[in-house]
Formats: sequence, C-alpha cells, structure tokens
Amino acid sequence: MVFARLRTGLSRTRNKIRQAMRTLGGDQSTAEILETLEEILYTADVGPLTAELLDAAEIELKSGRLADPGDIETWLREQLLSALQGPDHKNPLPLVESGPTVVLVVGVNGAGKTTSIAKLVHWLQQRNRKVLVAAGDTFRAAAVEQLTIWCDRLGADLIKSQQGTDPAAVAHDGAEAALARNADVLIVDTAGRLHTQKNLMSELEKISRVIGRKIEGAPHHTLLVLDATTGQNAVQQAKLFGERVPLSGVTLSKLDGTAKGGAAVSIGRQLGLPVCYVGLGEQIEDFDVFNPDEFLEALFALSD
Ligand SMILES: Nc1nc2c(ncn2[C@@H]2O[C@H](COP(=O)(O)OP(=O)(O)OP(=O)(O)O)[C@@H](O)[C@H]2O)c(=O)[nH]1
Ligand SMILES: [Mg+2]
Repeated sequence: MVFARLRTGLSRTRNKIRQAMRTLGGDQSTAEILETLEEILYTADVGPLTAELLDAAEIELKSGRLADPGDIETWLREQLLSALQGPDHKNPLPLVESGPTVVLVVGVNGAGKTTSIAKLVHWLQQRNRKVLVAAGDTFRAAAVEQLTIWCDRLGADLIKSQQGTDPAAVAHDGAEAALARNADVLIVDTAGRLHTQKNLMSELEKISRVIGRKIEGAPHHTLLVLDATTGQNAVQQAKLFGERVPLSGVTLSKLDGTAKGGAAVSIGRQLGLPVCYVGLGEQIEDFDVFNPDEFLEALFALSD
C-alpha cells in the first residue's frame, strides 16, 4: 500500500490514539482502562463494534489476561485485524479464466468512482492487463469528458456515447468491444446515485443484466466506492447499495483526507464486505490494494 500517504492521512487519528494509549497501565482500574479503550475506539470511529469490543475487553481484563498495557494493545490489534481481513487481500479482483472480467463501479455522487476507475486502470496496466473502460455515466457531459481525459492519458480504450444515452446501452457496447478487442478487463463507470432513488437503482440492475447477457457471469465484480471521510455513513451506504446490487467489495477513497479510518473496520465486520482498494489522493498512483496490517499500523502505530 502507499503506506507513507496512509500514515500521513491517518496521522491525526493516530496521534490521538497514541496519546490515549500512553495513559494505559500503572494501577488503573478496569473501569479506567475500559474508558480509555472506549476513547480510542471512538477516535478511530469503528462504530457499533466499539460496544462489542468493550464487552470482550472487560471479560479479558477481569480474567487477568490483559495485565500489561502491551497486552491490551496487542489484543486490540488482533481484534481489529480479524474484523478487517477479507477473503483474499493480495488478489482482490480475481480475473476470470477466459474472456474479459467485468467490473461495475457504483456509489453515491462524488464518492470518487471515476477517479478510482482511472487509478484501477493504471494499476491493472502495470500488471500487464489490457483494460477497456465504458463511460456509463451518461448523465452529465462532464462525466464523459473527465473519463476521456484519464483514458487518453493512460492509453486505455474508452467506449462512450452522447449525453443522455441509456447507460445500459453503453455498457452493452463496452461488453461487445471488450470481447472484440480481447480486453482482459472491462470497467464500467456509472453515475452517482442515492439508494433512495428507485429508478436509478433499477438502472444499475439493468446495466448488470445487459452485461450478463453479453458476457457470461458478468459483471464479475461490483465495486462500491465509498468516501472514507463520511465515516459510519459510508457503512450505511454499503448496506443499502448491497440490498439492491450484489457487491463484491469496496474501494475506500479519500483516506488521505480527514478520514478517521474506522469505516474500513465496520464495513468488514458489519457487512462482511472486503475493502479491496484504497484511494489516497487525486493522482493516479495514489491507490493500492488494501493491506489490513499496514492500515492498522497507520491507524494505531502499535508497533512504534
Ligand atoms: N483527496 C482525494 N480526493 C479524491 C480521491 N478520490 C477522488 N477524489 C476527488 O473527489 C472528487 C470526486 O471524484 P470523482 O472521481 O469525480 O467522483 P465520482 O464518484 O465519480 O463523482 P460523480 O460521478 O459526480 O458521482 C474529485 O475532485 C476527485 O479528485 C482520493 O482518494 N483522495
Ligand atoms: Mg464520476
């Protein structure tokens, strides 16, 4: 992962956590330790998992298993790591054996979908994959322009149509082109939408259906892009999108900003969704596969 950027992004949260960690130990009572742990988990914004972990910590503390402040840190790290671990972090978007692998990218307005697509194209190209992009956000002309600029810069083929075209038609053309040009991966951009917009949510289902008719099993991955700075609200978005389209994972964008980071933990624990990729800035390289160990180190710096 672009570890340095992640560390910088999460430095505010980390500093607060470290400060709290330093107060642990000595002759503190169980109640005092639990209070500090609560502050730490609140600072990291891990959501409902906070209560669960505090209950577990209380049992551990009363049993005398966490006698040392170092033990508490290690225990906490293990708990969070188990909440963060997805099925296959080294290979978050496995490609199908033959024919193009289709990745549909969805999310609310401004989450970072289009930027994440450009970053993912670059990431795949670096791994010698031939990538084709379909500009499924036909809602605004500017959306197609934005993607055109990225694809020109990256030397990736882009399938696009006029503003107002049915996005499912663009996705269809994208699938056809991906087959004809022997692309390894087809990435389909979509317009931002809210889960409450019924028609727009149905549109996603239609896009999926149309692609599936062209390429068997497609879309193979539906990636939800979440703005990490929206905290626990991101978890709610993931839940509601997941009720309409089967999600395979999440890209957590803007972790370089004011994000506290805990949303990654909640998404894994509450929804069982893996965080596949992280976005750490506006540049093409500010992106990598999510690495739970590095993430926890950037957030908690338990090993410092
Ligand atoms: N700092 C930072 N900014 C980001 C990141 N990802 C995206 N952005 C910025 O967030 C803004 C929105 O990004 P887009 O990629 O256009 O988001 P989108 O989800 O495609 O937006 P719509 O298509 O309008 O729904 C842009 O200004 C991006 O440069 C990131 O990881 N870090
Ligand atoms: Mg966009």
